[in-house]
Amino acid sequence: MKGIFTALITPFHGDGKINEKGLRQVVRHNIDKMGVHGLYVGGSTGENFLLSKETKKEIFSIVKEEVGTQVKLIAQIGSLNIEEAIELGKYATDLGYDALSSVTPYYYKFSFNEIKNYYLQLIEATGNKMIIYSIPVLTGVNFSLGEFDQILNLPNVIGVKFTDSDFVKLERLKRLYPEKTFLFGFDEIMLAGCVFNADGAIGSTYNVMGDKAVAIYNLVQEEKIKEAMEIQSNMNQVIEVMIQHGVYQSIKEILKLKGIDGGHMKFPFSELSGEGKEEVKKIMELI
Ligand code: NGF
Repeated sequence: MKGIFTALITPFHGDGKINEKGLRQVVRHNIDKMGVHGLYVGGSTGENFLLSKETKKEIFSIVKEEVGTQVKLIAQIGSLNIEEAIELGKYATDLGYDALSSVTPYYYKFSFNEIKNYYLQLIEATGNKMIIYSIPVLTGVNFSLGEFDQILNLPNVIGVKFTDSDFVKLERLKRLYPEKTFLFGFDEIMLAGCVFNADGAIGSTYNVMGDKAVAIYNLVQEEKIKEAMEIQSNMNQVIEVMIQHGVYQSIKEILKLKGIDGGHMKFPFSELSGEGKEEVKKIMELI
């Protein structure tokens, strides 16, 4: 569980149903052209939190069928509804997903013990490896070092998807838990994450710039930080435009311009604006 994992987008039809052909194309593009080491399925990028349980299962199944054992697969199964999370976890485990990941329960201000018990139940019921999905900026759940310590000691917890810019925390955690996997979640600073000893990264923009992320990852292993910074800086020119016009919308547009059916957004997300399309066209030469 090291290296670059694409947080997979989900192509939808205009009516909100899964665009299976597009999804298969996106998976192939990630493996064959981007050369990423794995896929993170059902994350924020996949618009997962807008989907029904049945649709989530459909995505897990299509992706596994397309991937086989070519790259590592992580299924994000987190849901406020623990029964749903367990059912999805068992489903993905039976399909052969290499690990599960679950976002920290959000919306209600759960106590740390409630969150810990949530993971305990999930782990006991599914029996698969678990990667904690920590994304304080979206969930408001920001574990202290001591809380991470308790969470990382739960059985089957193999690591953290660390979507945070607290590099001190990342460095301390990796130092305390060298055997655990820390996958960094902000693409625009992934080089810094890898320098601070992350084991790799999970990100949305790797759907279209995974090759660049893999190059950065490899350069860090070779301690060629200046060369890696050059690539990061180029990526950030693209990410800047994406953030301005909608990251997921821009990724789908870039895929479309590359001849891959990235499909539509799931309501209530809106599609990319006309201005966004123009701006994305201008940065295609950087991708
Ligand atoms: O989309 C977000 C929201 N973050 C993603 C990534 O951390 C989410 C990140 O790639 C993810 O992996 C998932 O799908 O669960 C950003 O889109 C990127 O850094 C641009 O800001 O924070």
